[in-house]
Amino acid sequence: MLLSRFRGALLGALVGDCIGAVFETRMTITVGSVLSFLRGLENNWKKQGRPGRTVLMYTDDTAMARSVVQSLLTKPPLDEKDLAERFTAEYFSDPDRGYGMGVVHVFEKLQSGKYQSVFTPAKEQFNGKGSYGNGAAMRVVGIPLAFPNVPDIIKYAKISGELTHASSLGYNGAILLALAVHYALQGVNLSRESFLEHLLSNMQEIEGDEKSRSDAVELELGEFPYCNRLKKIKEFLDKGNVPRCEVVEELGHGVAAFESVPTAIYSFLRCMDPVDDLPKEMNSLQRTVIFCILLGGDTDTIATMAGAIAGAYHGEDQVPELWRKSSEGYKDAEDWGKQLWELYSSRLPS
Ligand code: R7I
Ligand code: MG
Ligand code: MG
Ligand code: MG
Repeated sequence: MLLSRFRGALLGALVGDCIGAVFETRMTITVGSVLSFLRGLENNWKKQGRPGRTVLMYTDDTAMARSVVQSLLTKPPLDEKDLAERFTAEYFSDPDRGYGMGVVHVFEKLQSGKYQSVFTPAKEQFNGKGSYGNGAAMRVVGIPLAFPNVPDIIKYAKISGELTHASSLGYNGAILLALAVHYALQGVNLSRESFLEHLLSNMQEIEGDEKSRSDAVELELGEFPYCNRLKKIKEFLDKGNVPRCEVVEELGHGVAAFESVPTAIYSFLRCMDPVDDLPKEMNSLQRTVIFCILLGGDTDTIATMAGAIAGAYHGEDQVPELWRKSSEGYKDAEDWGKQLWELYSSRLPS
């Protein structure tokens, strides 16, 4: 397994969050406005005459992803109490990163409960239904970089998600994204078709369990919501150039995991090929991040999730130096990518 994919996954996630966050609150996002923002970044850099000045701040997506990675590296295989403490300490030391409205209550309860029962606060969210926000998925990238096999990825993505997202719609979104990064690490050895088939077959089993069925029905989404969206992705890819408004209408661009994780997966797969109105010289990862931003809505989170998959697939060479070095904490992403690669390699069957 190539080191470049591990660093690519963390760097892709980072630049997706940092660049996506700039557009999160904008009403209209055009190709022109995104390209002009990127040109401004480049001009600044040239004016300074040196690379390396951080201008783009990461948001809660990366703040939480960093806690997951640090916990995986220091407390293997996964210590839920350590992770809960890291999430909470990070939030209270730096609360203005744009956290979801609900999740803040989980941190408060975790802290006041002294981390005695770390899964309880999440279960009390939203009148006992648990959150279906995309917060479990947005931070999950470290899990598929730490564990080489599917059962472990499913198990640990679920546990890490359940600390804040007790609704199966929330943690199943994290599992789906983790599996997407896992399969992306295989690179070109896996076709677009088999990538989707693997995800569909995994999710059929996961969404078949009783809680997943009843949570989805209760929300009037119908059973197997992620599987149905994966089928929609296949339909869209077969169709070719589906307009962005149709992507938003059918797959969503919202803060719910089921309205953003499938969208990120679609964006990654779509942007393997050139996109009509994006510059020809852009690589697939650049297209992926920009495509997500152009969908509007939860731009930082959809771009970070798609960036993680694209980085795992294409490797770190597709993360432009300008994007990387403009992003807060990029050196950590490089270092931790290497450490996760070592951990992953040590867990491969010999
Ligand atoms: O999921 P979460 O961590 O939020 C992540 C998002 C990303 O876009 C970040 O970039 C950041 O901006 O926030 O935080 P939660 O508060 O658990 O969920 C996010 C939102 O989803 C909530 O504030 C609600 O608006 C919505 N939501 C729900 N609404 C009604 N009923 C989540 N679960 C429910 C629900 O059960
Ligand atoms: Mg955010
Ligand atoms: Mg937000
Ligand atoms: Mg967001």
